[in-house]
Amino acid sequence: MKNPETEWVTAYIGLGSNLANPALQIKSARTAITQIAGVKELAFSSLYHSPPMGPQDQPDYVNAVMCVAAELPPMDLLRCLQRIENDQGRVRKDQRWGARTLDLDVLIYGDRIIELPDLTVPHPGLAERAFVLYPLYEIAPQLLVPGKGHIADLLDRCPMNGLKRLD
Ligand code: ROI
Repeated sequence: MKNPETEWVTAYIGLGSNLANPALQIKSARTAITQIAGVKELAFSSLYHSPPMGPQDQPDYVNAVMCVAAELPPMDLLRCLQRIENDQGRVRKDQRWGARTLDLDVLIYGDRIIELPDLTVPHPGLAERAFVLYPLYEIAPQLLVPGKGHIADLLDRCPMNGLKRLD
């Protein structure tokens, strides 16, 4: 039976891909995320084109950010996202920060600060990543990022690093 005390929490998910038709990977992931029980889409950013952060010998990325209402605890949400990554053919390689068909990150989960072995929220790289901050700002310009400050202030301190919005 449904627990009447479960709450719907507003969460933000980062999407990234640089292999096997990245824009299509992002669109398929969006559909898959909306099909998770206990998740509802609230907003989805434009798609953005971004040069790779990390090793440069890999293709450019397509990135986006999705806002959802989630009834799932954060670790359950993460597991569902990992399943979607695997379903879309993600192969985990030894190289750190290498190319990937699909990367789904829990960026923010309500006002919570989470430090678990497999999950740090807000995402630790959030404030330094133009490909996260700009799409996030597009759909949540008033957002207060727990422990980090207002999205507009984070954005002011983050160069665009070649990020381009796709139409
Ligand atoms: N670089 C860009 N531009 N976009 C990403 O989504 C992305 N994801 C990563 C690393 C390898 C850090 N670089 C990235 O995981």
